[in-house]
Amino acid sequence: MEYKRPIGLDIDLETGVIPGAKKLVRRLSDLKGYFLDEEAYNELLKEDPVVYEVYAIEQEEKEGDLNFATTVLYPGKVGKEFFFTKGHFHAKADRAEIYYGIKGKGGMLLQTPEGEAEWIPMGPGTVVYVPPYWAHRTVNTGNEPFIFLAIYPSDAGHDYGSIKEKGFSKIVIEEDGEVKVVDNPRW
Ligand code: M6P
Ligand code: ZN
Repeated sequence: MEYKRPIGLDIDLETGVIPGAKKLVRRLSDLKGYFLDEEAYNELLKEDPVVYEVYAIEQEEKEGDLNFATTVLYPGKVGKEFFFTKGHFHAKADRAEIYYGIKGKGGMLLQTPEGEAEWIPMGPGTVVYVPPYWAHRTVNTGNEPFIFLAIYPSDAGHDYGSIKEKGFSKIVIEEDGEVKVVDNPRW
């Protein structure tokens, strides 16, 4: 049997960069239709800021193996809504995931297929267990990059479909200088 080689890497805890990782950049234009306030979206689109970057070390899509990735989610808002990642179910819906907060402030919105949502605040050192079948999206509620590590089965895959269409049943906004998790009026 030919064995894969172990990997040991140092994540840059200031920037979130994983050396040698595959880098993915998501700009505001990649998130068309995701934010509630279309006027604010179109205004900010003139700058088309980077919303987040992902640095991933991925294996072949085989049962039993693991991928890991850091995400650098930049601070910002579209109208009242804080910047977030697209959010997804896993294509193999029963696959779980672990997140670990490295830097900055934010949280995770999780949701069952029936639309029951939960909000878990995150900071450096927070570990979040994403159970099988829960969609998950991270949100930056601070004013510096929110950086975290994710570890997930390499055959989990991403299912963006229903979240892209309907979003989450809750949204995370700033109102009267406070972070609020409220019902999504479009849900
Ligand atoms: C984490 C992991 C990745 C995911 C990334 C961005 O790093 O969960 O699998 O791709 O966040 O999230 P999304 O794919 O929802 O944009
Ligand atoms: Zn995932």
